[in-house]
Amino acid sequence: MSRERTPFLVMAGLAGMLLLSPVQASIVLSEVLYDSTGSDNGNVFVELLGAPGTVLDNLLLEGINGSDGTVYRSIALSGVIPADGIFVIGDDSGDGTTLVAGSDLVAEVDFQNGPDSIVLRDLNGVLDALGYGDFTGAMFSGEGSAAPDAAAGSSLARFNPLLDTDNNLADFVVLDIPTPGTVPVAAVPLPPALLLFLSGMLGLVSISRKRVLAG
Ligand SMILES: [Ca+2]
Ligand SMILES: [Ca+2]
Ligand SMILES: [Ca+2]
Repeated sequence: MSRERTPFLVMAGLAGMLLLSPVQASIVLSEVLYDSTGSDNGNVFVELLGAPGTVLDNLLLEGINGSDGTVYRSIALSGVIPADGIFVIGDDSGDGTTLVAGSDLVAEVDFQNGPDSIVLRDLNGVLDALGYGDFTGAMFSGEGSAAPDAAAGSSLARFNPLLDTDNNLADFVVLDIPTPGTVPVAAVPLPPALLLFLSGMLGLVSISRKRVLAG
């Protein structure tokens, strides 16, 4: 990553936060591991990013089958997003425990290999969604264009979890080494006054980035 690009990513992330609605709408899927190198049971996970203190009751995590668009798995979430903003749901090994270290919730989050989609919703509708794989002849329930299908042992993660353009292909990258519980940029939202200041800086950043690209 070039030195020029790093500040852009941070600023773009802050811009993404500004575009998100308050309360539960600010929760995004930040990383998903659905296929482990060995047994998926107890080893896979879903990572969410949101405002610390957000209560997750009334939220559902759904697996949508790419073959027919039906919900093949529905998980009722519970708990509260901790101070670091990162909430890890570790797959249930079958006895209420998980092998995913640092999990905030244990649930059956072993989702299918693609083409399939994972949807996070509340009582009012979809908060975020991720479709992965080749959806030729299949039903896509993600956002924008699908992310690639990650190989066994690799996860799909937002390259900047504070940025949600609602285009899975643009927002997600494949991580060879999954990172449950950590994200690539500071996750805890900044105070509103600082966000306002930084939003005013975004135009300048955009201009400087164009200059870098042109050069
Ligand atoms: Ca799986
Ligand atoms: Ca989204
Ligand atoms: Ca992570």
